[in-house]
Amino acid sequence: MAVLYKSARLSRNLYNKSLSILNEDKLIRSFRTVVQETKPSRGIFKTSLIGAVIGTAIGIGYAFEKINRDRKNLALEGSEIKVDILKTKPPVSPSRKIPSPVDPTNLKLTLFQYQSCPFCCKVRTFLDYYGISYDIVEVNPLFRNEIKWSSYKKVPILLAKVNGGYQPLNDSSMIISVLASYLNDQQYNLDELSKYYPIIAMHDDDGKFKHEIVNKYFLMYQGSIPKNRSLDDIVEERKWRQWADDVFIHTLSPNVYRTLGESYQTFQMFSKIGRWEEYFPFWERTLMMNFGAVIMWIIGKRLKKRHNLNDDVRQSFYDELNTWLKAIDARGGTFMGGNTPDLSDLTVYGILRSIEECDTFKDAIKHTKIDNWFKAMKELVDNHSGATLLNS
Ligand SMILES: N[C@@H](CCC(=O)N[C@@H](CS)C(=O)NCC(=O)O)C(=O)O
Repeated sequence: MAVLYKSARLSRNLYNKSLSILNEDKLIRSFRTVVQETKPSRGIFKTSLIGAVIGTAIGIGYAFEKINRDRKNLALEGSEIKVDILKTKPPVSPSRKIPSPVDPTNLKLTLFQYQSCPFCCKVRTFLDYYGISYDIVEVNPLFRNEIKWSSYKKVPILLAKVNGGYQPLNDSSMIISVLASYLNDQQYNLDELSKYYPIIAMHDDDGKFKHEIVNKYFLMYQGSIPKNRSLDDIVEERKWRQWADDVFIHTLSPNVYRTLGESYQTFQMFSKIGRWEEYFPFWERTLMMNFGAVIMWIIGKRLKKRHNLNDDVRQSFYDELNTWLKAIDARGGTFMGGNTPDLSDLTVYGILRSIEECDTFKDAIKHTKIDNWFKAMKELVDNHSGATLLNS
């Protein structure tokens, strides 16, 4: 009872108080034109001050974080970054399996990838050409939960079953070099071969910290080069693989994200080819498409500047394709490797395959002579033609 009373009294008091407040409010409102004059400027001043304090705090926090990071990176300079064998397979189920009826190896491989990433397409092209079976894990580009187990945060990552566990191989060119060395001479396992490609922490010429993979364009021939290859072939193959990574690949992004329209087209293609509808929920897809298309359109402009492309970015793309075709002509065969593709053919084809459905590629077919070489490559890769070379 007492409680009820107390609360009734409390509510009555509150009611009276609010009435008097309302009356005061009415009074204030009638003088509003005079009283309100000074309020906004005080508000703006206060907001600006708070903004400046927060901004400065964030700036100082970022500067401290950067100093710490730089200090750590400096301490790491020249040291080797170890990639350990995993004792158990990460608990991620494959998105799909790519079985090959002609697989000449017993390799058990899982490729963590984005379907349309040019680096991942390079690796798939190699596996497809040699008819090697593999599983695919499609990685969500926004959250990358599927590669949480890895300290390397890019794709492709190839996880190979080896004695004692699973060996992660990071970086498309290193993956291709390890696999090609293995196919050439299977007396060394993939984990043993991967040791010939140490990862070194270093700063590049622009002072940017990075992990450099030593030897990534070199095959480990263990003392003797194959009978059907000359030293000149090997040097040329290495040179053009590096050109593909250092020059050619950088002409892609500014082209496929050239306009907002093309950027959306590219992301629609990613969604279709990467089967995003199957693997990612609606809201993640919508976020990836819209956020991705706008961000990449903006980044594409910065990449154009960074890699010194023409204002007409298509022209830079055509120029590099013509450089490639001219070099093949100079070597006198259908491919850079002569009558059969070498690793540089597989690399350039893999990169181009990633944008096959984009306007950029369709324009290149009209404005360059890349079509014949591209079709010849497609046929050989789709038919796993490399497998016959391994059996011979
Ligand atoms: N050098 C690496 C480059 C790999 C790379 O940059 N991959 C991109 C995807 S195309 C990536 O994973 N970027 C980080 C991200 O998406 O967060 C390679 O050849 O594999």
